Amino acid sequence: MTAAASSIPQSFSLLQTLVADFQRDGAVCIRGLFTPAQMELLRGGIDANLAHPSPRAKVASRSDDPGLFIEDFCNWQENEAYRRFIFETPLAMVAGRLMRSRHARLHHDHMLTKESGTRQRTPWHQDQPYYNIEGRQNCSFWIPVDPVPRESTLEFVAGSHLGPWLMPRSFMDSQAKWFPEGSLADLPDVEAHRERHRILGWALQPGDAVCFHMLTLHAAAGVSGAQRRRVFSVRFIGDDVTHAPRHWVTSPDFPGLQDELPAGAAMDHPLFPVLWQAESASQNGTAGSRFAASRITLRIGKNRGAEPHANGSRR
Ligand SMILES: O=C(O)CCC(=O)C(=O)O
Repeated sequence: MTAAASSIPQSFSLLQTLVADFQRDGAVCIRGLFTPAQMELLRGGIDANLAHPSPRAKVASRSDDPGLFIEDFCNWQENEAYRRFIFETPLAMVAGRLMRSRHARLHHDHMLTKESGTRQRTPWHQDQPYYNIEGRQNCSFWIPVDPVPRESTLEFVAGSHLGPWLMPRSFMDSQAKWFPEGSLADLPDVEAHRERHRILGWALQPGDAVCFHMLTLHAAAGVSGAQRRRVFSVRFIGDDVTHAPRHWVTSPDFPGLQDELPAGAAMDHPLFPVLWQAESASQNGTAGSRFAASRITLRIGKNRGAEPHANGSRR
């Protein structure tokens, strides 16, 4: 499989706009990043994962929910379709550019499926406080293999990645199972005061992706009708990210990692392979980049914002 999705070359200034938007807002939409064949591969990977969830899988909806919200983590080594999708598509290169990093390293994969009729909301939260990493150069992709209407899509509070770390809590019962109670400020009630925030969100088609910073506040509604929402997320880390072993079980958990990777060390470990490197300084965000030369389709999603996990489980 090749990385190329289209013969339409994209301009360097478009790339620069995308990177600037990511840096300013902490979330961007990229249209048509993946080919239909790549989507087919990923759909097969998700279906195989759903048929055989790993021991790390979690049901994230209540037993009386008419649908089902199921998640699974860290399956790229066992799921060949996931591995190929992560290693053979332009994901890592895009992540490297958005992070303004000289390299892009895989942190983990995360499957999030809401079956038809799922009422369960994903509450507003940041991701990084659940993780085992420090550092600002990071980027997560949220990649649906089914069409996602605006009302069911992932939403973001623009610019929130520039603010402080906020208290991670379990999604179902709001418990402080990670940082001790009182050690971080609590989240604002975004849902109750949506008008106070610039909320971004995009209706998506298979092939599109949203990319967001691990500190960007985000949330998603349930799904309605017969709609099914199968999503694959891939999380990347860049130059300044270091290991932050915790006294608690992170989400996802990397059991035993603290014995192999000291606190403050670069994430240089086979669990976190480097999947892209800038070829030279002149290619890291300046003219002549491999990104611009790759002729992939990068259509910046129009901001319709105004239209506008433990395993230390988050549940
Ligand atoms: O898919 C969802 O409902 C939530 C996604 C999310 O929180 C994430 O990808 O970090």
